[in-house]
Amino acid sequence: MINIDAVQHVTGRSIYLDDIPELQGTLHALPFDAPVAHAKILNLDVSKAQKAPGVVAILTAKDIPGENQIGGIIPDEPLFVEGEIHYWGQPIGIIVADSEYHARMARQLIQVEYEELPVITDPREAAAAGLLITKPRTFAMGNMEDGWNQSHYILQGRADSNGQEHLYIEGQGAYARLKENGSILISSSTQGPTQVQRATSKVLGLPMHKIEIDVVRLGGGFGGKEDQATPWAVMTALATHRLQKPVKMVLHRLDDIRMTGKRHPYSSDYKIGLDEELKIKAYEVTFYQNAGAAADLSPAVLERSLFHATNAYFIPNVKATGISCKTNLPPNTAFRGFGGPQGMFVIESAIAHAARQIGVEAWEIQQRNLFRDGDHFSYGQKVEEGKALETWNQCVNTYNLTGKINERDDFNKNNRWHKKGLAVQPVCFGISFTNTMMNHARALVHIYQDGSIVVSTGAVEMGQGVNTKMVQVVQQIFGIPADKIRIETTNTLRIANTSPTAASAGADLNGKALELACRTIWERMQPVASTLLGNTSDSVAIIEGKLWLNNESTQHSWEELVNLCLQKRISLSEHAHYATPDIHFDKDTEKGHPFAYHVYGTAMIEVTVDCLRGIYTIDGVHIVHDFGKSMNLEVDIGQVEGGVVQGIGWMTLEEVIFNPNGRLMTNTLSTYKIPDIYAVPQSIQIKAFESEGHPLALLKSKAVGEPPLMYGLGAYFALRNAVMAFTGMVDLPFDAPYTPEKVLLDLFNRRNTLKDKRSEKDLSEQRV
Ligand code: MTE
Ligand code: LUZ
Ligand code: MOS
Repeated sequence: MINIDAVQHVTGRSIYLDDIPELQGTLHALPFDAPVAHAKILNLDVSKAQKAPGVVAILTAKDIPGENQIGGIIPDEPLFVEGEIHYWGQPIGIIVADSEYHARMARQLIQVEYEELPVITDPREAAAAGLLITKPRTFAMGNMEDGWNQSHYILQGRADSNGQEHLYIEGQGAYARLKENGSILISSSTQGPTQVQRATSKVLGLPMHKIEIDVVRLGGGFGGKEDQATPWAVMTALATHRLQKPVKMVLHRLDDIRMTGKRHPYSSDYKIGLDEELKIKAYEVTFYQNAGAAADLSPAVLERSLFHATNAYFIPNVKATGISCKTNLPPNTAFRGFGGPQGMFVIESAIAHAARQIGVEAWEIQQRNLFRDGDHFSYGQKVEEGKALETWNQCVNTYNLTGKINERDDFNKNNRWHKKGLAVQPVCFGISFTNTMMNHARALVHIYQDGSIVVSTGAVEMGQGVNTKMVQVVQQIFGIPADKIRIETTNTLRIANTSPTAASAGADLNGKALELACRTIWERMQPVASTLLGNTSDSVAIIEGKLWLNNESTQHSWEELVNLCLQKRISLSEHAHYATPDIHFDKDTEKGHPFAYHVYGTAMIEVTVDCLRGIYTIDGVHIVHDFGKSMNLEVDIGQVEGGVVQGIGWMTLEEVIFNPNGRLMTNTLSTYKIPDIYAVPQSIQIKAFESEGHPLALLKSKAVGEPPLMYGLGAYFALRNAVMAFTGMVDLPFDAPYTPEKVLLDLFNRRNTLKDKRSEKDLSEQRV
């Protein structure tokens, strides 16, 4: 089935937040934010702005009736600055005006007097100063001493990966309006309707039943709207509550990029030990996570880095420590992969480092250490399906790694100014929220008199195709045409206490709940169907809206059956709950069985570097991916392609730069480069790995949203290999992204120039 939204998307008829018709009298809100990264506010003067044309109100912390607090995991984040500014772009208040234009004009008239405080943007500096978000955590297995003793090669080093701007096409936004008795309806572009509802309730001091959140669909979320869609929705609700008027806010791209958090940059130290057979015997890693100025989802993101610290490799002796560091940057947040990519980048760097030193190719080390059935993860879960090695073997055989190596060698021998690089990138990603209690969902199904069906679940459609999969689930059970099934908006009145649509688990959790709801209704309908077909005890099925008996079509229709059920006063509605069975995790011992299952796959990546100009092409990405039994290969392949390109962007082009004063320098698309049609791989080949699927996956179709992003890591290492082919055996720092700028400087061993340039004082005065 093609994505049910495809036609309306390409004809511009899909409804996003900003397309919701505005009620008469709707006001427009605009945040005003901190112009420095760390300071004490001495005086805030809004009097001029207050008098500007069209301005209705200016609201700040003192206008909040409830608590000035929106922190999700830790209550450490005010909605509006109170006293002290903690990052550049931190909201101080909102201007509410009769138009967005008037609000924007008034914003220029706001004056903030402040006393600057020292700014920390580097996580290691923050850690040294004792500025931590939470207590560090360590995952450990085996005995490190033994591991080092068994090692013939021991290497250590440092690996840095940078942040990433989500750049969802639709910016953050919300639209609040009053209902009866002071209730408020908020349309929000959020992945987490319940998060928005809870925070609004807290800030307004109203019970949650007075706050209704409705989500039509998102123009992309990628994790950036898991927690960070909340403040904007709360702000509009606050204005609606205070002014008793409908209030809307849609962030301008520049405001959005400046004020919202991104993927967490990590700076990490590693030590790796291998024996003479290239078996990794010990691995120790410390992650310094740059959390920004508040916790947001950082502890959960860091936890996933620990879970994925050894990627797809079995290492008997492991010690992984995560330190979440508080800096004066916008609070960083969920981003596709959720700490997994950052964790995996370090082990892959350690392996690349070892390979270079030992004088072998990285894939010789990678291949020897892949998980096998019966191995254990450091967190105690048993490896139940050793697909790491199987997908690897299929990848290198199908796409002929040996042939590609020969091609590369010939090319590099015959070309002085262009070099090819190759890398193989296995991925193993755990499916479930790492916080066990979040793994649940609900679905509500109504069958109407005419046989049409409406479905609500907790899942938010953000382009990943979850609604299409929901239609397929209903079809699978009732056997009726897709046009009889409608997926409604995600709404907290219909589905309560949801987990955000995240962790790649949206389809699994909500789909399983939907499956339960449909099956329960079908159990009530089935006896009626038997009656309709003459009290038969034979098997009844519905195919394309017709009742079938013993594999033969009858004259009776789905509509007839629905009618008969209603005549017999049988309920054709159901609300079902699903919670992933058998998962658990003990945070004291850091052991358990946190994931329903794992997704595996292997990619091979080829690049060519122009060694005079530093520019490069990603020639090919060749993937074998474990979809389980894909329920929609079109949608799933779209997810793999999008994930890979987003991962390659993170590793190659996209560079988030803050100056030493904590000001974002890459705040536009002219300075922040994402892969465009020219930068994407020349070819992406995706082969579905044949597997049984997993019983905890929706219709045995495995979760697919995040895992493919990590294939993009291979682009970094392939580029590095190409650069080394040009420069000889010089060791380069592990410092992603590998932008053309850095590639060029590495080609001529001039990397230090870049560091000097970046720290120049005048950069901080530059205005973009
Ligand atoms: N695909 C599109 N087109 N847009 C998105 O915002 N988000 C990704 C992934 N794929 C995203 C996407 C992220 S971060 C997650 S967690 C999953 O989709 C969420 O959807 P799922 O749980 O239904 O897979
Ligand atoms: N969000 C979350 C996530 O709250 N917990 C998770 O484990 C997770 N994993 C991936 C993406 N988002
Ligand atoms: Mo995805 S980072 O779980 O929203």
